[in-house]
Amino acid sequence: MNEAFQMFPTQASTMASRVDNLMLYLLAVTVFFSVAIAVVLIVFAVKYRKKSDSDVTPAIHGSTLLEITWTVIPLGLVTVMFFWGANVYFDQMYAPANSMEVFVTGKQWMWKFQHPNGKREINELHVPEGRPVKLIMASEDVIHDFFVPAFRVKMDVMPGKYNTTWFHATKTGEYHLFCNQYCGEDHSRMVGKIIVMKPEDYEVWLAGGTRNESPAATGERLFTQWACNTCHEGGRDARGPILAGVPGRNVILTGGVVVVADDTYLRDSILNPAARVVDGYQPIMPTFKGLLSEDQVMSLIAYIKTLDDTGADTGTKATTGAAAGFTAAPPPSPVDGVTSVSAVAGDTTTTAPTISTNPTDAGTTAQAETTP
Ligand code: HEC
Ligand SMILES: [Cu+2]
Repeated sequence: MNEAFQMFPTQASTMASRVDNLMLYLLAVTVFFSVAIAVVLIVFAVKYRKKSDSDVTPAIHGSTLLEITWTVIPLGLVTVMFFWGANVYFDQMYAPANSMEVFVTGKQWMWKFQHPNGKREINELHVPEGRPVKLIMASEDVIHDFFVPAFRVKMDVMPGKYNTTWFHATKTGEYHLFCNQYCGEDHSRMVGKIIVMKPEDYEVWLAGGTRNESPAATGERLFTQWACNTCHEGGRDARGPILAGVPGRNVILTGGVVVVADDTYLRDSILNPAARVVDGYQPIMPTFKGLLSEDQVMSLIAYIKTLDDTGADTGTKATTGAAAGFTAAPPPSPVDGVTSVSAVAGDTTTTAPTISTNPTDAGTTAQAETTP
């Protein structure tokens, strides 16, 4: 990378030039008006200064032409800003459907990544060039922020919910990754790098080294380990709803509220089940807050997405479910707040079957997340 003074970081993603062009437009408009106003200010101060005591200010009764001009021109300029900005924003908000998904967990003070085949990395992320990569991100503790200047990508990483972002790298090389949200003592060392490789090199890299279980396989293991299957398998008579096909679908809750089962909903269903109870079911599911790490919850969700609700096309369900099931916007109903806490504390103790529930964990999200 060019070490000399640079106005902008290297452009290494498809979004980079789009963000820069928008930025330059904003800058041009701002500079033009700042300069114009400063010049006019000085010229007028000199030209119209009070030259003698007998100088009288002329009575001016306005000019419609002038009013229209200085309304219409700025309106046009800011309208361009709005539509251009919205266009770039929405494209950055929603990852293309064919993106490869990588799980990201922020933690004081490191970045953990997991690739679709299960391969894990810390503070380094290898990605292929020329392919969109979607990041599904959560924090184990406090708010972090995933920032890669060369990609013009920056998104908060929150405890208690999933945030996503994506990029499509266009140039091989190594790029800085920063935590961009002050997150405690070693915040400034919470840095890493993104290594963009030729697709064939990436495949080689991905196949090499220690092999980890894929997230879905880990999820499948956890699903029996934590006895989720005792309630969620066994068809219509089971105590819990069938999970196959739930991701991405509309779910009706008690009280008639309909929510989209995006990743954040699924996560809440596991960690705070009594907060939003599926219509027709009793709130008997124990909370798994404090029992499962963010990694494990992501794995469970990956597993649930592979479940087959038709009896036929397992493979396609897994991918389309993953793509459609995630919306970047938060779910339309309130998440996690105080209301959910009392519900959890009130209902779970009576019914938990094999799992020890811990209602005291249901305190504020931030506190509960720090429980190991
Ligand atoms: C004691 C039985 C029980 C256990 C154990 C249990 N669940 Fe549940 N689960 C339920 C019931 C009942 C519901 C529906 C009521 C509700 O939403 O709380 C539910 C709802 C859900 C939902 C939302 C489903 C939908 O249709 O929207 C998900 C996701 C889920 N559970 C995942 C899990 C996972 C993952 C585990 C294991 C870590 C698990 N459950 C363990 C009983 C259970
Ligand atoms: Cu941080």
